[in-house]
Amino acid sequence: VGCQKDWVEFQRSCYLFSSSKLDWTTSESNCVSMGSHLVVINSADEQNFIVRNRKEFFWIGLSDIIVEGQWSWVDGSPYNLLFWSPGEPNDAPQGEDCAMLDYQKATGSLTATWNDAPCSRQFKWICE
Ligand code: 2F8
Ligand code: CA
Repeated sequence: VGCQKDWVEFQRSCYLFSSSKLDWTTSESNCVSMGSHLVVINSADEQNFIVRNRKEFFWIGLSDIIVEGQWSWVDGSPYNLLFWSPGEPNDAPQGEDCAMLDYQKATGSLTATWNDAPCSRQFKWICE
């Protein structure tokens, strides 16, 4: 494929790991402005690639903003491959509708797993 400067290639996709932090909606808009979306995780390989050696939080392209409890990927991909952290998503009391990679909740490996967090929180993000 060949990716643009600063984007990383993995299995025919290009990924941009942000260095700044934004809320979930603005992160997605930033990706859209570059012809992409927040990352959509379609395989265990892709999940492993995304989290490998990364000790940071990142937004991913998964939310239940539209209907509480109905998780959907920003590109409409099937929601059938799940890497939630134990006990997540829990829609913690303040309301949590946006998914992020949380390496602190990973159990027994380098693999960060998913947590739902308030969409207004600011984290780094990954465009694909
Ligand atoms: O331990 C689970 C819980 O941890 C935090 O809440 C105390 C997270 N909150 C934020 O990240 C704001 C919850 O999302 C998480 O479920
Ligand atoms: Ca949560």
